[in-house]
Order: sequence, then structure tokens, then C-alpha cells
Amino acid sequence: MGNGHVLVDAVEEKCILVGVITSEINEDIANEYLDELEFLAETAGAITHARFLQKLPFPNPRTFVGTGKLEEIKSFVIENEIELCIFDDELSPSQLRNIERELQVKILDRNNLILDIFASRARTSHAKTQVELAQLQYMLPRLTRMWTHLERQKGGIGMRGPGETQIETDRRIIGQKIALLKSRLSEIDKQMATQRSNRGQLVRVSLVGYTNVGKSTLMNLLSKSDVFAENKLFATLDTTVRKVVIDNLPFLLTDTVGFIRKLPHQLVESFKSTLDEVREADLLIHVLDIAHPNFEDHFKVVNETLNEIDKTEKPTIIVFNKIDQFVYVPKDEDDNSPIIAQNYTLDELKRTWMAKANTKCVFISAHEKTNIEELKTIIYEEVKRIFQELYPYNNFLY
Ligand SMILES: Nc1nc2c(ncn2[C@@H]2O[C@H](COP(=O)(O)OP(=O)(O)OP(=O)(O)O)[C@@H](O)[C@H]2O)c(=O)[nH]1
Ligand SMILES: [Mg+2]
Repeated sequence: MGNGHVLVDAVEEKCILVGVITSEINEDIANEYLDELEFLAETAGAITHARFLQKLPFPNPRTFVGTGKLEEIKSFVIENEIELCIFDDELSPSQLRNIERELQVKILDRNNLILDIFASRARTSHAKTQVELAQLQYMLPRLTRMWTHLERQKGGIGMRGPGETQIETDRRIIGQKIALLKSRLSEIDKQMATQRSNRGQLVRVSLVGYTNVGKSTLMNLLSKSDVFAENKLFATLDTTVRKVVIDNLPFLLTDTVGFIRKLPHQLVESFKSTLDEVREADLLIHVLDIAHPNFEDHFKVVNETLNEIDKTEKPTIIVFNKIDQFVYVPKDEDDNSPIIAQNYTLDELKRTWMAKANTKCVFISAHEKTNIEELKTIIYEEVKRIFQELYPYNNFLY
């Protein structure tokens, strides 16, 4: 793994994935969710051995999947010595207990997995505190005796972060810890707010987008800095702020944590000051990975998350990244599979988006450095316009 960043334990854990097909989620979508879950598992250091999907009107309130399905999963787990079962949706405390009792292996849901990746990614004490708080809050209602005696000592996925420090399974102690972390965070939040307010009269621009779309790569390109970028989910946890100058016009550029579908609520809460960067930005650069089959879905998820963080509409530039990886898939007339974005040519997509987005769009490759000049021109124009609005009496730029 490049750059000397050691993320996973040397031994990879054997896992299986479980999801449901409901009236709201058809089979294709359920499979796409599991693709993403598999990428998350891989990022955390687990190898997926099988996927189990069940069609249900709604998830079983007792065991998430039906009893028969759970039996099938159990045989597979025993036969293949599976150590870890990952469920795509949030499990209730009682579902977790019931499934654990039945399968007798470590059970995680998507939220645990995301929190675990965040825990192993956290570098600064700020990020660590934020993740630890989110983990404890998620863990608190889900403490089971089984969980402790089975797996606490062994470590591994889902056990990093606060798990490593052998927290007592005593709710009271955890409650105290949560209070402590909260007060520590509110101290840090204050410091960060002061830092932000001391930045002077500079327009603030934030790179936002789904995880792994190329935000950090673009940050490095624009600011000639060296922010960690890699083909794993959540490579970035801490925001980095750089002063960037385009044609004598200086502004602040922030690289932020990537978003993902079903981002745990606790995480959004405890990442408040990280997300404050986005909240206080004057201009957003929304980066999309046009080569990803679900990029339009990602666009929606990011917009929804942004809306949760801040209700006000901000000026936004949409950047379609990775055009070098885009593969046009022509569709035969008798092909009845659902239409995906890649069934259009890049030119068709450009025209559609330019027409339907009421904001500036640009198509680039951060990797191959294609159309970067065009992007810089657009950023320059927007930053200049915003600067003149914010500081009408400051003419030091001209
Ligand atoms: N082919 C191609 N790959 C790219 C391009 N831009 C970035 N990548 C790759 O995409 C992967 C993710 O890039 P990052 O810059 O880490 O993405 P990010 O949005 O910062 O990801 P998180 O911090 O995890 O949210 C890396 O492997 C990059 O090398 C591009 O234009 N083309
Ligand atoms: Mg990044």
C-alpha cells in the first residue's frame, strides 16, 4: 500500500455481506449498494467471500433477514470459517443481539464499518476525538455481553478506535466518556472558529463530493501541495486549507471529507467543525466521478447531505472529473436493461448537464491534467465576483 500508510491489519478478515431487496430497493440497486459495501469492507481490510440478498416486503424486525435465510447464512459461515458478517443497513440493538446469538461471529452493519474506517484513518487528535464520540454514541445502545466476551480481545475490524482501549462495557463509564469528549470537542470547535475568523478578507472555496471522486487530487493540482490521495474510501478525514493564487487572485481552498450514502448520523453530528468549513464556504466546487456508473446517484446523496449541513444555497461549480476513465457503452435497441449515464457519449452528457444544471459545469481529468485551464478560469471568475460582493470597498486586488 503506497505512501507508507498502513491501514489494515496484516491478516485480512473473511467476511460475507447481507442485504435485502424491498419494495423501495430493486435488485440492481441492492447489488450496487453491496458493491459499495464490498469496497468499504475492502478498505477496512476484509475479503468478501459471499453476498446474501433476500427479497422481503420489509426487513425482518427480529433478525433483519428471514429465519430460513439466516439458517443458510449460518451454514455458509460455519463451512467457510467466516469471521465477520456485514449488514448493509443499520441494525437495531435487538436485531444485532438476535443475529449474534444465531451466527456466533462478529456482526457489523454499514455504520460500524464506516465508523471503523474513520477510526483507522483519523490522524489528528481532533479527528480522533470526533470519531471516538461517534463510535461511542453508536455503540452505547448496542452493548451486548456476547459482543464483549467474543471479540473484544481479538481486535480487528469494528474494534479499532475506542475498542482498542478496552472500554468497560459499563454504560455509565461510556456515558461519562461521551460527556468528556463532547466538552473537549466544543473547546476545539471554539478554537477552530477563531482560526477561521482570523483568515482575513479571502474568499473561501470548499471542494465537496462523494468519497473517492478525486477531491484531494484536484486540491494537490490547484495548490501544488501534497495531500494524501488514494484509491480507497475516505482517504481524507481532516480538512486541509491552502491559500491558492490564480492570476494574482488569492483565495482559500479547502479539501474536505468525502460523503457517502447512509453516512451515520452520529458522524455528521460529531464532525461539526470539520463540516463548518463547508458551511462557511463562499463557493463550493462539487466534484463528481463521471466514470462511476452511479455518479448521478452520488450527486443526489451529496446534495442531500449538503442540505442537512446548511440550508442556504451556495454558489457552486460542478466539476466532472475522471473523463479519461469514462467509457461510452452504446445500447442495442433490444437491450431492456435500465439506462445508465454511460449509455450516453461524453458530448451528450455535457450538453444535458450544461442545459439542466443552472450553474457552471466543467469536464476535466485531474489525473491527466485535461481542461484544468478552463476550470481555473471558471474558479477565477467566480472568486472575483464573490470577492467584489463581499468586500466592495477593498480594491487592493486591482
Ligand atoms: N483515472 C483517473 N483517476 C483519478 C482522477 N482523479 C483522481 N483519480 C484517482 O481517484 C482516486 C481517489 O482520488 P482522491 O483524490 O483520493 O479522492 P477524494 O475525493 O479525495 O477521496 P476521499 O478523500 O476518500 O473522499 C485516486 O486513486 C486518484 O488517483 C482522474 O482524473 N482520472
Ligand atoms: Mg480526499
